[in-house]
Amino acid sequence: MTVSSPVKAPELVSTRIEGEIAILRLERPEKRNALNDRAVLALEAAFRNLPPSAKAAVLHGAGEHFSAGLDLSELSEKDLNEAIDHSRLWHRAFEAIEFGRVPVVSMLHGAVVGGGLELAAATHVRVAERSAFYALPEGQRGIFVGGGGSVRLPRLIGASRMMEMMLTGRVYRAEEGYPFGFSHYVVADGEGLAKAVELARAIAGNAGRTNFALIQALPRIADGDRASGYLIEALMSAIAQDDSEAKARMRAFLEKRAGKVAPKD
Ligand code: 1HE
Repeated sequence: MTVSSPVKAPELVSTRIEGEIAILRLERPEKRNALNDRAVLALEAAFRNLPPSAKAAVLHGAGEHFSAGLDLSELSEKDLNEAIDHSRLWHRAFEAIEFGRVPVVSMLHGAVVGGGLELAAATHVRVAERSAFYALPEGQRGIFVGGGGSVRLPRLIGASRMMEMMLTGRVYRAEEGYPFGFSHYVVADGEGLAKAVELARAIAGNAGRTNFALIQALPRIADGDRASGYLIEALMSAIAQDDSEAKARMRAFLEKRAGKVAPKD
């Protein structure tokens, strides 16, 4: 049920609440959701100000494209110091997504390029419609990634593929990119949002401590040394299972009141 559509954040990103899911949309279709400073700040504000009732979020773009990346009309006016600050602004905003309070499912369609791909990489689950295409045209524009892409993308698609994309201007289509980790799903055009919301609902149904462990602890374990990883894992698993919700869920399974694990069609 759609309860309301309060646009608390600046209007370049809208937030709509559906039950426990917050649906955020980039609202600049006339510029293919290119990200100027205001849009990046709006994204940060929207993710930092999610209502407490939201347990998962969906991020998508209005119009025919997810995002054309950096607004190129803003770039030429920056000096060196401003350019460093600009990149750090993106880092801060995308950290608010990757290490925010709730897991985020992105729905990708049309152009997912440059900073748009960097943005997608900051989300936790990615659903692509067949129309989606991925590119890093920074090489062609004479610049480098600046929205955390060099940190996140090698972990998703590999440093070699990222290098190849940027060196040669390669464009991957949704289905071509799927096996390499650009998205977790590819669905027909027009079906992406429903799939993303379905996945967000499943995520919202998890125990809160498990979702916390997944988005806060797992990436740190994956980035760190093994010894620290085992320590964090032991602590995190003890904290998760200590929750009454975890105990109730395990009891429900043993009493045959919970679903079994089975592949879906
Ligand atoms: C833009 C931008 C933009 C569109 N900055 N204004 N990103 C790129 O290099 C991608 C550049 N964009 C494109 O390749 C195409 O626009 C698309 C494939 C995304 C879409 O094509 P199309 O035919 O649907 O739209 P269009 O006619 O090219 O663009 C419509 C309008 O959006 C037009 O403005 P108008 O005033 O003439 O109507 C375009 O100028 C505008 N537009 N993309 C500014 N990116 C943190 S570092 C990240 C570094 C990067 O992201 S580099 C990659 C930048």
